[in-house]
Amino acid sequence: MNGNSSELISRLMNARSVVVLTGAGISAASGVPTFRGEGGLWKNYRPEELATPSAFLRDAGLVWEWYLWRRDLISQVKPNPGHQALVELENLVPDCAVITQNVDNLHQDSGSRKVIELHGNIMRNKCFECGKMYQGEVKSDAIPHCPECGGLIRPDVVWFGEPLPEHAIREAHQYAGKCDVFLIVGTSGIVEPAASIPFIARSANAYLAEFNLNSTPISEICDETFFGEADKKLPEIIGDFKKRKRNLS
Ligand code: BJW
Ligand code: ZN
Repeated sequence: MNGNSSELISRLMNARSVVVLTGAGISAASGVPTFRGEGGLWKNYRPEELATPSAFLRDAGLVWEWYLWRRDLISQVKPNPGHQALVELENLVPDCAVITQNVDNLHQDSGSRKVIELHGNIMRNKCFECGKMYQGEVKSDAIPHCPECGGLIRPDVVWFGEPLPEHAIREAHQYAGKCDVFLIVGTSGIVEPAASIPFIARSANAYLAEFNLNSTPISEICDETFFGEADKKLPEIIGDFKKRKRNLS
């Protein structure tokens, strides 16, 4: 069902805790390509073929080159009105958290204060062997080695088959389990365990609203889906929520 903003706004008016789960779609308007669908390819490779430990073991140079390309692209982009609307939302409700699958830092750059990174951050690096964080320079094509163990350095992101950071998934579950409104923005909802987080909010009787260009496997459990671009829909609805709050005060 296409969303009816007055119901969502009423829920937001009464909410104590609001949680937002974001995916690549929220950063699309900033110029960051999504993983799946049109524009989800890099030199004929699908992200699923590169974002794995086995891809790194097979051809570390190729994976490293992909990450250098993405880092360079991400370092040049800016948050868009969708990210900014979520900062506004945080200012309007007593408790708000953004749980993101994105590694691009755009929520933090836009000013969101409570951001839970499920899949790491593309700007950080760590050792592939010992896991120690690496602070050195990483711009060149030559992959640096760990000063501790000599292992190859890799981005501090979560690849397929790897566990998510324990503290991040624990915190995400806690927030989802106690929120009143749960928003799902720009994710295809197929990558686990992130895709299961809305189900926790559903079980806790939260109101679920999705923002996406199309329906997803999560749509079925949502109270409503707002079809359209997140950088337009979020500012529209959160702007109306702000006006309604102001009229009451
Ligand atoms: C717009 C828009 C606009 C566009 N406005 N909307 C259970 C069942 C089956 C499989 C599994 C399972 N549990 C685990 C698995 C395996 C696997 C998995 O989920 N596989 C499935 C794909 C089948 N999961 C894992 O391996 C995870 N690890 C794990 O479970 O470990 C267990 C373990 C425990 C103990 C020891 C060892 C292991 C890890 C998953 C890691 C995912 N990593 C990536 C790469 C991150 C690094 C990087 O950036 O390079 O994360 S993959 C990629 O997908 C990235 C994303 O965060 C993630 C999700 O993608 P997202 O954000 O949804 O983007 P898209 O492109 O898919 O969708 C964009 C959406 O936006 C679309 O819907 C558009 O319509 C929409 N959109 N423009 C609004 N303007
Ligand atoms: Zn090391």
